[in-house]
Amino acid sequence: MSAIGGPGVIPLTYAIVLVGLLVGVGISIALLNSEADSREGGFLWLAAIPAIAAVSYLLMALDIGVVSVDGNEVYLFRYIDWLLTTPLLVGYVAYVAGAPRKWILGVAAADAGMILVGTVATLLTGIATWIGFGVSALFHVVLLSILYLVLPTYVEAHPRRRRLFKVLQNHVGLLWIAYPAVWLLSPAGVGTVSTVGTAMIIAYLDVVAKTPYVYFVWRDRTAFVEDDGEF
Ligand code: RET
Repeated sequence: MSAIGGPGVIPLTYAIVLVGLLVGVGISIALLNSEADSREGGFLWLAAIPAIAAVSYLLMALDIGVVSVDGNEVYLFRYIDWLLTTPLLVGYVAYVAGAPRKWILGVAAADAGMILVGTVATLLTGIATWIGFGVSALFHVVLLSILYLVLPTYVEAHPRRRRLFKVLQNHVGLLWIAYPAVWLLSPAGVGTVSTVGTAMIIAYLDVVAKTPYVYFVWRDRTAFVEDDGEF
């Protein structure tokens, strides 16, 4: 039994996070029904993000898809959620920048590589885990390089999108660094933080990574109208 109440707190945390994600679903529905052009804004792709995460958290709250690695519980739906939603999160930043399809797909692929290798690393043990961590972290560096070195060159041509791009770029660029850091401290890494502690920190990070993101787009939904455009 840990100081924060043992494994029982995990489903409770997941239920709380589920509520936070449903707020994100609500914001995306509002966005889809807003005066802004949802095709131009790619809002359907965006709406998928909190929706997929909400389904995953519902399954995790119900203890579905939990496997044991080295005596530690691994929630598989966390990684399935990440595999589907993080390419969307990062690909959408490229879309907001007005980057061509090859960069939208390129940054999404670097992300998918990071999550896939990271998931395998989590499921393995010993030296293989650390090699996997290193490869996954390399993908993360590629992703960050595209985010900060490539995408800004495209947003120059879209002045109305600049503010939203900057907000999303830093939201993804800074917040996501917490994930490998937490992983390193978790039982999958050095084990300073317990399974329960890790599950709780990641759960809150996930909701912060998604619901405010959707809110930022909602706040700047007029960014997708060209300068002479009107609602
Ligand atoms: C892992 C472990 C291996 C090294 C790295 C990782 C990075 C994970 C990231 C996850 C982001 C998740 C988000 C979820 C939103 O709901 C796989 C932890 C680099 C960056 C944003």
